[in-house]
Amino acid sequence: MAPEHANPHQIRALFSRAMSAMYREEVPAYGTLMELVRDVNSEVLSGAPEERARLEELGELERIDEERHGAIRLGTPRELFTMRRLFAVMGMHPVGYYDLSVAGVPVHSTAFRPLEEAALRRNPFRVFTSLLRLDLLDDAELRAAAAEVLDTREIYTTGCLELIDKAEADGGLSEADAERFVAEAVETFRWHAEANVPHALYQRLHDAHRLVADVVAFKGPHINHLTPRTLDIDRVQEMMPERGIAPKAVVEGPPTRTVPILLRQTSFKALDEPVSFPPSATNGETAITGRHTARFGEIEQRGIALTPAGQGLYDRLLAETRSRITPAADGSNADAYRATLAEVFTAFPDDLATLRKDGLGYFRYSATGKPCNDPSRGVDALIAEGCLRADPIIYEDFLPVSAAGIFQSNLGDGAAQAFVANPNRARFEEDLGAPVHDLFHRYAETEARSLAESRVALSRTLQKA
Ligand code: OOG
Ligand code: NI
Repeated sequence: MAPEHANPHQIRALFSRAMSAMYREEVPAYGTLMELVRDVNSEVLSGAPEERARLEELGELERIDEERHGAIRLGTPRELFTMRRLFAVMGMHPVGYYDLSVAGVPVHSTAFRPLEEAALRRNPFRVFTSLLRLDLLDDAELRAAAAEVLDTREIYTTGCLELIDKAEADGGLSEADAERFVAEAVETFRWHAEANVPHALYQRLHDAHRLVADVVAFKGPHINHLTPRTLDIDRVQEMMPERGIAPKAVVEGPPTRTVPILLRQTSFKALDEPVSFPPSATNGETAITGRHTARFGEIEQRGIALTPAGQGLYDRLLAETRSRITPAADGSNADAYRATLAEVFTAFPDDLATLRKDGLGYFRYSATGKPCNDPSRGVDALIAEGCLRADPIIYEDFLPVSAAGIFQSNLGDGAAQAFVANPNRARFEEDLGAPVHDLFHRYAETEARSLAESRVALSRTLQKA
């Protein structure tokens, strides 16, 4: 980045604010959810001065209510390839590969996000990005019809494509170009109330899978939700009905715990919206107004990132819970699901010391400033002596089973459908035009670096003493 260029993190901040403003205007219920989140966050903070001070020190307080992520669904490899280039302009890169076919959703996904901690702190906005997998549909004729529609649509404005080229050629954008770029880029994610296909084709796509209709029948990948951070997800879930919004049946992810792990998410159910369908050019079908559900609002609460061992334990316990009880979309067994989840997860240690000693979570180490006798000793001894401290590293990624739960609850009840698990990371990366960053690698690296730096700092205190 040359000095005359806008900082990519600044462009991302502009972009996430523009998306938020657009979405609040398009989906008023989302504005209501934002207000509720703000109210609950300030209630939590006024009752917890220590947490407030900690967040203030981290510089997180002023951005506490801002969006953490959004989600889109793309139709073709070409769209995905360009989306990677678009997000790179804003310092967002693909991290992780998520196969959602396991959970009956015909897509595979990645998350475009800032990589470094400092960048996440500047602005944490991420976009969960899915690519439709027409290859998972049985009906060959429908597959061909869908591919034809997708191949002829252009989801990017000419101005946006030009500015991506320019950013790549020059290694960045000027401030003025950055503003234009954000204005052009949000156009791709805008809602279009006019479908791209006649109603009969929409219906066939919809019958194959609601998600297929959501991707193929529209002019572009409308943002389907945005997600602010809450400090108390259970409280927001409980209060949504009071504010006139209908929550999904259960909170996805781990149960309520003393030490939060990974990611908990919930959403309000997608709106049923009017859509106008064009007449058919070939069979005399007339234009009609129909309906479509796709857009909703979500909230998230994050906890400590888990090591592969910790993630393995989480996956096993979640699978065990779900083998005992599957949450019903209508919420009829929500209490029983919550109780079973809590009971099964008693097997997951719930204090930081054990999580660390058992190698289940990632930690950031720092020297406390107290001189110590021998900095080369083991971590446990240094912590016991009070010269080293360990703080949890927060999970910044997503969870495939939770993502599937969010998809399902917003595609309408009963949309679940079985596909055979069928990951195809190589194909995804080929379409993307780049490998995805490994999910665990970054946390492990942060932990290792913090420990090495702490040992250096400790040996300095030793020399001074
Ligand atoms: C994406 C669902 C995944 C999350 O928070 O896990 C997601 C979608 O519905 O397109 O956003
Ligand atoms: Ni989401």
